[in-house]
Order: sequence, then structure tokens, then C-alpha cells
Amino acid sequence: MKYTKQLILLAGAVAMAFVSGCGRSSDEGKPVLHVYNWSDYMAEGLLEQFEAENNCKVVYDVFDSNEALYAKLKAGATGYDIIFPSSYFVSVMVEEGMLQEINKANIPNLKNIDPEFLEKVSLDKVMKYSVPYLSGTTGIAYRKDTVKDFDSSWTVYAREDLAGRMTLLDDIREVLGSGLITLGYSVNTTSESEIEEAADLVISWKKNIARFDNEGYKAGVASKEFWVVQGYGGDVQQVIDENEDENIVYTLPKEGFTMWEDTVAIPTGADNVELAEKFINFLHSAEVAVANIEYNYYLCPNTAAYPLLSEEIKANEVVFVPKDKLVKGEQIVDVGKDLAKYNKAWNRVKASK
Ligand code: SPD
Repeated sequence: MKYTKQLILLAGAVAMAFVSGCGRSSDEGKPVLHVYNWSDYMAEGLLEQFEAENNCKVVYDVFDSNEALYAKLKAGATGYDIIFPSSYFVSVMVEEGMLQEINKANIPNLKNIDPEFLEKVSLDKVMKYSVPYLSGTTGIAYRKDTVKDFDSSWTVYAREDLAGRMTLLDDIREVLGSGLITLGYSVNTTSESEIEEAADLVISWKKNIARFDNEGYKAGVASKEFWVVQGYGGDVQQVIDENEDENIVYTLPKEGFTMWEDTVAIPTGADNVELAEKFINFLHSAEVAVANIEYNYYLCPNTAAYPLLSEEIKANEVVFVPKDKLVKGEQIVDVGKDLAKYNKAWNRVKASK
């Protein structure tokens, strides 16, 4: 009798595993969600909350650029259920069969996504392969206690008196983008001569920077190792908060700046699609979107979240860039096969002495 009961329980558990589509489970037998996200890009406590609400385990891994994400997946890394590519990288990945279609019927909170954002900003407007996550700007942060005569311009990188105290991102589109903006060109140009001119400009700046850096610049600007850094707005604001350091100032350079949208997507071959869909749904509940906006200082385009935001965050110009500054921003979009021109120019930048 006891044995029969055990068999029934076992059969039930097997059936549950199939029903929930849990491809892999943790040591404790719980389903596991493998997440691959940008560093410093999830409000504290959210992963634990998701684990508790879904009786599962989240294995969380981070990257610091689209190129790193792409290279890792291309090199054969499998097992991620959720990834966060920028929108201009989604089409690259779709083209190469790296993403699967989103089953919108399983993600009811997609109703919360701001339709105006989808129409005006998103590149995947019908959320076929990706769902908006957070969006923001890239600018320059400087220390006002060490750089007295700062002019918010990309030409700061030509200043030899700041040599060794400055960093640029290690990001092809961002760095060549800053060169293109300085020269008065579009960050999405497909003109080889414009891209090469931007590369020449960045090469002329290279002697003044300590390094190309996507992560260490944050601790570096806080410790005063670096005085001028190219950085992501929300990341810089997090550094200011964590260090309570009002000497760090985030600026949008007068020539212009880039804007971008990061998305959440499910890679081809994900083990646990059902849990991945639940995670996307979780990220777009109003409360979670609020937590992410207020912690990360990036905009989550979620209309249910907007009325719940604090007055303080609504007044924060890193998250809500004022209209008069916004006009100088240009969103990075996919340039298709012309990305090869950027890669070629970037290799020249990297190889230059
Ligand atoms: N720490 C999170 C930073 C996210 C930056 N994404 C922007 C990609 C565009 N280069």
C-alpha cells in the first residue's frame, strides 16, 4: 500500500516536471533558471523574490558588453534561459538563429509595456523576439574635486593634462559613436570614411586614456583613480549613491550622446522556457519595474509602474532626461551588414599604439 502511494507520488512528480517544462533542476530538485545579464542591472532582492514565488533557483551570470554576450553564446555556451541583449544586437542574433520567438500569450504583463515606447524606441516593435527591459544614455562622468575646468564635451579626451586619468568604454558602437558625434556624424552612419575618421579621432584620444573599460571605471571614479570616464548614466548614478559622493557628476556632452534600449530575450535551446516566460512576466509587474527603475536609475517602459514612482525618481534627470537635452541624443540602431565596417575600424583602434 505504502509502495503504491510512493509510485503515485513519483508519477505525479514526473508529470509535474513535464507540465512545468523544467529541463534541469538544482540539487534540491527545484527547477533552475539560468540568467545572463549585464552587471549591476537588477534591483537587490528581486532574484530571491522570484525564487520564493516560483519555488525555483536562479543561477545568475553577468557580462559587460553585447560583444561579450554574443561571443560567449557563439563559442557554444548553452544553458542560458534568459539573456539581455541591446535592441541593436537582437536583430544580429535573430539573423543567426540565436533567439527564439516570444510566446506573448504566456506573459500577461506585456500589457504593461508602454505602447509609445514600443512605437518610438523599440526596434522589435511587436516583441517577436525581445521585450524591452531598461533604457538609458551614455555620457561622461567627471570628478568636480579634481577637474576644475570641465567642459562637457567629448573633446575632453584630447586633454593631455588628464592623461592616464580618463577611461573610455570597451564598446565598439559607444566609443566609435563618441567619435562620430564629435565629428558631427550620425552614430548609425554606414559611411566607411566617416567611421574611419571617427576611428582616427579615437586613436588620437587613446594616448590619454588609462584603458578601455566597461566595469572597473565605476570603482575607479569613486576611488579617484579616474577623473573622467565614459559611462552609462544609471551605473554612474549607482556609484554616486553607493559612495554618497557628490563630487562625481554625470553629464551629457554638448555635441550629443547615445541612447539605447536593452531587452530581455530567450535564447534558442533554453532549457526552461516556461520559467523564462514567468521571469519576463515578473520583470514587467508594476512593482518589480518600479524597483528596477529606482535601483538601477534606468527607465523601464512600463505604464503600470509610472504612477507608482517616487517624486524623487521622477525628478531624476539621469532617468528622465529633460526634453531640451534629449534632442542631442541619438539611439543606437542595428546597421546590418555595415557592422563589419565598425568592427574593422575598432580593430584598428585596438591595435594602434
Ligand atoms: N550596468 C548595465 C549597463 C547596461 C548598458 N547597456 C547599454 C548597451 C549599449 N552599449
